[in-house]
Amino acid sequence: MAKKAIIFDLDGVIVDTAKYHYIAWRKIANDLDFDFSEKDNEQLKGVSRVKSLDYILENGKIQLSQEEKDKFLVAKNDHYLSLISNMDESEMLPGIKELLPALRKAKIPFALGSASKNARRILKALQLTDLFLAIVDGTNVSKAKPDPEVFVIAARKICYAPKNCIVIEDSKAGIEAANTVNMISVGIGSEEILGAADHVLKDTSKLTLEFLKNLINPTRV
Ligand code: B16
Ligand code: MG
Repeated sequence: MAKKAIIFDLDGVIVDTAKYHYIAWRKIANDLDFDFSEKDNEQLKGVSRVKSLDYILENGKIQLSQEEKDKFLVAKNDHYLSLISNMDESEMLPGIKELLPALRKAKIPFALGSASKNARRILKALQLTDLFLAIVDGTNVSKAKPDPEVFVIAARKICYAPKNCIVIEDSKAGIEAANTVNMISVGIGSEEILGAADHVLKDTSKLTLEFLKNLINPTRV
């Protein structure tokens, strides 16, 4: 049994969908007559759909009834689904297509821990479902990142203690979630945003089998 296991986030780590979430949220903001910057969007990464809408409405200083909110939540998801409807392998982030089978071959266990309720649909479109030992997504949790629930359930499903799990995340909320339960956190993106992570890699091309093997079994100097 490998000493450590890996928990992958989905959007922004496995697949380049973070940009589509942004496009769909920006349209909602524009429909409500305000704009929503890419910088503000960083706060939404890893955050659930419901919480994201609340953040956007707060940003635009807009109050809506629950019924209106529900309409916007459906509209956002419909738009997002139309943007990803033709998704194929070309949307996978650099190196991931090769990394996942290589991890399997090296007998390093890995699970998915995503806030998205669309995670299973995306994994299926990319034919990745069977590679994961466990899949935990937005349909399995009651608390959104930065709460660690999604990662704790994933760790439990693959029978690894949290401290022996390595979380790969592109969001501030996800890094916070992993750190809360003493998982080893690897941020994919900028040091400025993900500085709280144990390790920060500029993009997934740096997330190599060697890098992960070294986190699992550090080489002594
Ligand atoms: P959905 P992750 C997160 O996925 C996204 O980063 C975040 O932008 C999105 O709002 C959230 O999923 C919910 O997604 O609307 O598809 O249920 O990064 O945790 O894989
Ligand atoms: Mg993400």
